[in-house]
Amino acid sequence: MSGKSNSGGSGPRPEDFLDIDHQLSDEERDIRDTVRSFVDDRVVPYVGDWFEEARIPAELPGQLGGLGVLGMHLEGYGCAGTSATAYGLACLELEAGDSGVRSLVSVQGSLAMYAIWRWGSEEQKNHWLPGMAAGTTVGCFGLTEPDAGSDPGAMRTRARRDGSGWVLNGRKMWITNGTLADVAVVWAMTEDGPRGFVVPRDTPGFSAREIHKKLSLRASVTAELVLDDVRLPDDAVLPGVTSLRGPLSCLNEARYGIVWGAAGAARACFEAALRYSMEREAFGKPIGGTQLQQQKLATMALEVNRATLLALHLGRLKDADRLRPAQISMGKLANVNAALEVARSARQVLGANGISLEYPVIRHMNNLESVVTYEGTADVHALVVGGALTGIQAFR
Ligand code: TGC
Ligand code: FAD
Repeated sequence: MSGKSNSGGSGPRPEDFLDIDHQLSDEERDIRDTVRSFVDDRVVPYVGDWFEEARIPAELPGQLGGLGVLGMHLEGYGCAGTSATAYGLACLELEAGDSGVRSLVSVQGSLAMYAIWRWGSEEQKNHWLPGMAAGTTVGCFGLTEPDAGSDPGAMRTRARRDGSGWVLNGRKMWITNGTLADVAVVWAMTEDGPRGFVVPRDTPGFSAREIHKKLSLRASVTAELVLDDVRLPDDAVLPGVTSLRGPLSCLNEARYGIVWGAAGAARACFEAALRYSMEREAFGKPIGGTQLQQQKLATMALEVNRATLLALHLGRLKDADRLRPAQISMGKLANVNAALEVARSARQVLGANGISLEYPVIRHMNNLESVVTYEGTADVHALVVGGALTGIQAFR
């Protein structure tokens, strides 16, 4: 090897260049390390195959429940009640494994469980949340429709009163966990505004169909939900909200998790590129010893550290109850874009191996194309930030 190695001594550690670990409490580090070990043992060795075969193992929700990460930031009802920062660290580690695994956890904990926890009745919480925290009951969250994605206010799914109950008709599209789910939280327009409904999968008229031919987030179930004269009792409606504020409050939670998760996907790509650059030789020396590859590595390390610091800052704001939705939008916009750049750069460092599922990089890169679109596209978040800066709403 030509040139001098700088890996020893007291210099910064490549995996935590800015010593962000030092900013974490012992408990936060413990939670982070526990999730990291789970991901290293139960996800990383297998996820390339799951991605190739477009499946997620049926036992994964139960394993994640056992790990304690499902709804971990919620209080009571079998949930761990951790800080938002600890939840974020868990999302980072899960997404370093695969965005699909973090998606499963986000949809379960931040969307389906949070909707019930925040807007449900005491009976609904007691009935659904303990099993969902344990992973024995899987949930999904149906907001998007074939003709209403960025603009959920344009939803066509309707719920009308029928005696003491409700009848729902409509379709939901691109629903994570859809065919795995025992229960769907479905948002539908009523004469009072948008409302949430808790729909058990065996309700007549309800069906879920898996969406195939995805080239992104393949280790994740994505489905279409069909509601065809679905009759529900009165106690299936979430009583707490009759406005888009209902689903959007859930999205705040999940988007916050993505701010962290994207930093995890970026870290995994950076680490793969760094390792590869030290092993792969061209023109008689490791490619990591060339100026061009070092520039890529330095930029990747910078973006990973910057994304992690931003996530930690938002986590601290959330734990202090100071985090505003537009700040979450800024975080999601910044960190997912940064992760995509890191993934694309890492893919090039790996040369031809960069297109192979033997390495994690192209899987993360393809996954991030979903992450930049779901939970509000990059455009939507730019417009939320722009609206907050100018006071002028530019969507319409
Ligand atoms: P707008 O008129 O601004 O607001 C309607 C009502 O909602 C309130 N609100 C919020 N409440 C809580 N959190 C927020 N972030 C909120 N933003 C707005 C607002 O105060 C108002 O309340 P009220 O009580 O006065 O009625 O709404 P708009 O129709 O103009 O839409 C705004 C916009 C475009 C930002 C919003 O619709 C949006 O975020 N669109 C993107 C949709 C989206 O992100 N969909 C995600 C679906 S779920 C998913 O993708 C899961 S992926 C799987 C995974 O997570 O891994
Ligand atoms: P559109 O809203 O049609 O947007 C198309 C393009 O137009 C985008 O580039 C967008 O940024 C742009 N655009 C839209 N409005 C404007 C504007 N005003 N100004 C400028 N540009 C604009 N949804 C759920 O409800 N639950 C789930 O579990 C779920 N899981 C998903 C899993 C995956 C893998 C994917 C890919 C999506 C998932 N979604 C889910 C759906 C996701 O939230 C939507 O795809 C997303 O909100 C964007 O909606 P759309 O695809 O209809 O795009």
